[in-house]
Amino acid sequence: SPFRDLSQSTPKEALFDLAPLPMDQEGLARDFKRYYAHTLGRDRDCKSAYYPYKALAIALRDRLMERWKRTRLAHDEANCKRTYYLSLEFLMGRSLSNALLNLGVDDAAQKALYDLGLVYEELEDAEMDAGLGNGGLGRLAACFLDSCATLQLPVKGYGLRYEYGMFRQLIENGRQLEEPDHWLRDGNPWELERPEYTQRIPFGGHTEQYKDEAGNLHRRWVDTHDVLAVPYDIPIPGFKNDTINTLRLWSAAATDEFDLGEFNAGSYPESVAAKNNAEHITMVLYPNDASENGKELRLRQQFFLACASIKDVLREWIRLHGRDFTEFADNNCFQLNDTHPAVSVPELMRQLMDEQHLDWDTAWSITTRTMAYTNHTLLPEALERWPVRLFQQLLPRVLEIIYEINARFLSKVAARWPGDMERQRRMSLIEEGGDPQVRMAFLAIVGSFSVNGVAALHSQLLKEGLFRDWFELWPEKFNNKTNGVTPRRWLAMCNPGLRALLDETIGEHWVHDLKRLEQLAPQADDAAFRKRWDGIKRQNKERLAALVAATCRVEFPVDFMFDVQVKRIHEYKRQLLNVLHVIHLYNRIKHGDKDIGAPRCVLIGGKAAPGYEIAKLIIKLINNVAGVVNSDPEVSDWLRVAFIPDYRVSVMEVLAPGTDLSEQISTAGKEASGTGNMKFMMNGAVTIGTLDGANIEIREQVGDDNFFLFGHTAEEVQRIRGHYDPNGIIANDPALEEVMQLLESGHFSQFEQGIFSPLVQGIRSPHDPWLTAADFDSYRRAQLLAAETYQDRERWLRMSILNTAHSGFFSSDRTIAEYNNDIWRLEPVPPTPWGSA
Ligand code: B1N
Repeated sequence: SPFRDLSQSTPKEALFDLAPLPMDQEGLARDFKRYYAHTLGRDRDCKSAYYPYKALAIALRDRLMERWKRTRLAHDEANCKRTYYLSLEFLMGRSLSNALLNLGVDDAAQKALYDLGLVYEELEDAEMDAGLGNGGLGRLAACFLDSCATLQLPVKGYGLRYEYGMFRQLIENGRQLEEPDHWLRDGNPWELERPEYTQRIPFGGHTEQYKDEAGNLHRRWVDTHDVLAVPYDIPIPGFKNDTINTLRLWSAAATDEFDLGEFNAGSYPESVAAKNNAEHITMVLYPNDASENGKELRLRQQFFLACASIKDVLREWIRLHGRDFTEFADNNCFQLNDTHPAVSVPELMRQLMDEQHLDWDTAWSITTRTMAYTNHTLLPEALERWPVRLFQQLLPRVLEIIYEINARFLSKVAARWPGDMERQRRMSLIEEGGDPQVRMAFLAIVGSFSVNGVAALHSQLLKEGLFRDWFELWPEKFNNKTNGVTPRRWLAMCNPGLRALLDETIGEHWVHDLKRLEQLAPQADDAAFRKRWDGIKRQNKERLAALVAATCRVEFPVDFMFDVQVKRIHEYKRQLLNVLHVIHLYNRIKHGDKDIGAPRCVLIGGKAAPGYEIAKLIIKLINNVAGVVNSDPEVSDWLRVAFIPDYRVSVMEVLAPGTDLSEQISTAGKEASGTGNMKFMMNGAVTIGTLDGANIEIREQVGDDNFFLFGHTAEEVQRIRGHYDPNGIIANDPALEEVMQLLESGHFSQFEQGIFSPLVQGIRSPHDPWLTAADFDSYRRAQLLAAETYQDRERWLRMSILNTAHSGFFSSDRTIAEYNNDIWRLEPVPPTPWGSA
């Protein structure tokens, strides 16, 4: 201990007796200058925006730190129930602007920087995105943390501190190239290492039986190869409420046994390799969105997260309550973000039994009263299954527990449905066969008291399809929680122009009470208000156009309709349908048929999983079509096309405010919810979309007149299966026929004939699961209606205003309030404010 005399608390008291830091312009400027010059040692020659960014970040971190401590203290003193959000992904994006907004010092800081001759946007841009996620699932986790802090709920996020986040996407000759994202290279001012909370994570080894002193038989996991989990904490500020919650990210490190001195000379290279292997666990995020991977390292990551987080929670519980677990389940809840952390179910059992010496029934009662599972997809390729043999090798004790859970569960099934062996086979946690597999979704359901989907349709389809047997057994477990997004980042922060207009028109409270946007609806009929709305949209379109010009070298005129589809590239999301429509427009313009409604700029962006060849080919097609369209002077007065490279959170912050038309065109029944759809709507874009995921609820909220609907319903999609005839559809649709002919003629692949034939074949296949041809005609008509409507400026502005006005339901504050009311049952815990006295 560094303290002189531990028996006297005086020095400690003095150490923590700190005056509140100023939150005004002058105080911020003083700290900023000190950090810039004295801490970072920069002077007037420094050209990099990184150092002023870092100086401001440190000044803000100072202002987070004490409030962070007070929030932890408040949680301890309230002795309150807590929730842990377990996720392999947290797609946080940048933290600077978010911290400024939520601390309520954005104006002061921006004025301070301005007076010092600095350009705030340059500092903002110097921050790397924290890209620790693939897409919707990871960004949802980030929005949820923001809402939990804003609602002052005692919720902690647990995740992995990947050294490399989502890869950087480069486009070369129209094709995607992947580059590693070394986001921590320059350090991360937003994290705090907490080596004192390091945990030991076992892998490998075997299990054995042993007798305790009383002569009782137990099993234990021995001869394991352990890896250390070192936590790094990230502050999660609530909106102007003094609450700072925590995101705890685990980083893998070798244990002392890897200390090279302890190895004899002969095993030196092996020992270095072993140390390296330990540290590989948190090296990189798996870049697959909505598809499983099956690699051993991924299962290691999953167990590493589950084991470290549960140990951390049990350690905290023991610190506050001792080894009495009778009230544990009433005071703790684990929310599993999909099945990725589902190994938490047997792992909590293992720790409670093997490490805390509870019996099976007590441990199982605790587990099934604390675990809750969120499903994010119905796509069969995303349903996780792990080979039993992998479990046996890597996590033998965990596998034993899974077997025991399964045996006890199947006897319940047998009692409920006597003799129904088929049902036992269907519901078994183990899928039998040549290479038996553990079904992670079923493991999550058995171990949880709550199972939820992420939009109304998705939750319904779960009950009718994938989890039908389980719904019959436990209907009370199933519920829906329609996704939401945080209005702090996705409106107040990314759209300062609109924020100012909203503040002036309906007051400032919408930022934490988004239903208040409804008060805007009457303004849609006010011509003067529409004019101001138009002005803001134009400015935002200029910002978008500047980004496109800089990154794609394509000019977007702001009076064109901005038509945007950004999301991961996946066949079910149907970027291909969008391209077919672009080709159709091109074809009409080339035929001198200029009656296509408003001229438009089509922007598409998104990453393809590195092994997903068809998705990569779709990117190539988009770029080739863009090349043909943009270089044709006959066409460019009517149509421009661009593919924006390296789509990520900070890019969406520019795109959402500048978009007119939001493309949400997945095959019905495939997109669980979508969340980009909500960000666009909030910022006044009108949606063209199918009846899929949360689109259905968006349309309900905004009204059918303010939404461009097209396509088959999920039910119709089901019924078409088996007698789908795309070639018949194409032959009977001249517009589509011409599009296919252009594609097949090689018009968009002059120098690489035939490269797009896999795409063409897909569209023409009667087994095309995405029914692209089936929805083309109705998509084309909806697009025409949208472009015609856009030409009626006043009408469009009304629709735009009404979209924002009715987007209140899609605040993640509403979603989290529902999670809390129905699943978590937490009380808000306000900390003692710092500096108000
Ligand atoms: O989760 C989002 C939804 O809005 C989207 O509709 C849904 O597609 C997305 C395996 C996933 N589902 N499954 C994943 C991500 C990574 C991975 O390794 C699956 N992502 C979603 C939020 O609810």
